[in-house]
Amino acid sequence: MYPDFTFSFLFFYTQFFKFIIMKTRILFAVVLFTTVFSLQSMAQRSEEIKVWGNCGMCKKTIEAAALKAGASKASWNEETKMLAVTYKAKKTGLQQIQESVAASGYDTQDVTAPDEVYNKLHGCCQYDRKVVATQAKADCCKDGNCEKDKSCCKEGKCEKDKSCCKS
Ligand SMILES: [Cu+2]
Repeated sequence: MYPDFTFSFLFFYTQFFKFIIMKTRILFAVVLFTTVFSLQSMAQRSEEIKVWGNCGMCKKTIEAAALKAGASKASWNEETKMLAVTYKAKKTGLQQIQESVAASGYDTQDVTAPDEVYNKLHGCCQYDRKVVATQAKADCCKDGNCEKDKSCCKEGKCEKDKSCCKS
């Protein structure tokens, strides 16, 4: 009776420990995996930027510009005109990416491409440009009572001396 008991006790005991160790290992692995995974996804940001453009050639240029600015992934959708980017916040930012895209000739939601670069784009790529705040321009002189003559408005603002508003 006695040896039997010892044996079964020891057996139970070692099995129990094996079980605990196994559980601990699994738990450790799970914690490690989730930590690494969440840290990685925290460091990587994914966002969408509106970028004006036309065709597959535009797509290549837009995506290349985004990657050049430091994005790790860039995909522009011809239909929706949305550029999906993934990037590390330490490495680059939305502004930086948009500036690079605009410098390659494509208007983005916050940055407008220089006219001379746009004019050099291939004919099929000369998309209908982003309309820049026409409403703001029309209302620029409202408080100065010169809505009738918009010629005084430069880039959405009344000229400094408001000469146009004095008539
Ligand atoms: Cu194009």
